[in-house]
Amino acid sequence: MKITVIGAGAMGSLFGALLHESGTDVVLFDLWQEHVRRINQEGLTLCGQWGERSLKIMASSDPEQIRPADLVLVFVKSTNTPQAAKTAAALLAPEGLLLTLQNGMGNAEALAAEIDPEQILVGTTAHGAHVLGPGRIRHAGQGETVVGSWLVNEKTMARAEEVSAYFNQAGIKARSSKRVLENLWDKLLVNVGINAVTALTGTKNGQILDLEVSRQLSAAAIREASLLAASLGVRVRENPVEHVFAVAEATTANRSSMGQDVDRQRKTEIEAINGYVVREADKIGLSVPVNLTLTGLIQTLEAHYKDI
Ligand code: KPL
Repeated sequence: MKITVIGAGAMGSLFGALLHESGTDVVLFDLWQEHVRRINQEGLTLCGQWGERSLKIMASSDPEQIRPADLVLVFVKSTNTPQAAKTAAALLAPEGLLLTLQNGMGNAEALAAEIDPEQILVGTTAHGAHVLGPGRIRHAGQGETVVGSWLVNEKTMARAEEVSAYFNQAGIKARSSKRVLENLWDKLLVNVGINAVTALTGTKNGQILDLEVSRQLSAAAIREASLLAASLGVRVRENPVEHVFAVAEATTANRSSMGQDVDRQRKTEIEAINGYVVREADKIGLSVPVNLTLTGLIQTLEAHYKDI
């Protein structure tokens, strides 16, 4: 299988590296020139508790240099999905598949503006990784990857199963899901409860659990979002707060992706996470004051990065 990863940040590079190691023909596409140059000249360095190794993977910022792919993996920040959709359309083989494992909601819709919805697979992953510098990433945690189809029918589900089986034989623990919308909400609730709180307070994921007040803040944001899910007819797990706290514990030393964005004064994914909850709740007249506050605080911070 020929795979192209669009968005070779931490997670994109990690998946690219694991697939390359299992013998897959992988190309990494990213607009970060220094990262691409280092990968091509010195290899992609993957560090972490599973050892350190340097991998010879092709990277490029030029879609014209890249062969058509049977599978395109999209890992860009959700703010860049519309642009990634155009790149994906140019890089995908006619019968190819595209899989988004991005954080947040609204990515599949943005990709469907350029790609046939029957070719779109969506899912979640519980792996953790971060960028250490150009050409260097750290694999911080392992977890399950779930793959489903955006338009659910027999043909698209068979494709999701094929991709999930391919990941498993490549050593990436995966399963297919017929109820992927529920999986997306499950992951959304994790990001709703962890990302903005840690980004605003300069803390690591596990530190949310240290104080009663931060536990309550996170729990209130999660409960609002779960109530929204129920109002929209999406079934979420019975104890979402317990689950999110377990994820915070399991990723205790991680700085959330939104925390890393704020640290580097980059645009965050707030619009696709707490901001998504606010917009969807507004449509049905549901009040979500905690998510509104978290969204407003992050947006205010982003607007004043240059003054900090
Ligand atoms: O997905 C994550 C993120 O940081 O975006 C979690 C699961 C919170 C891990 O840090």
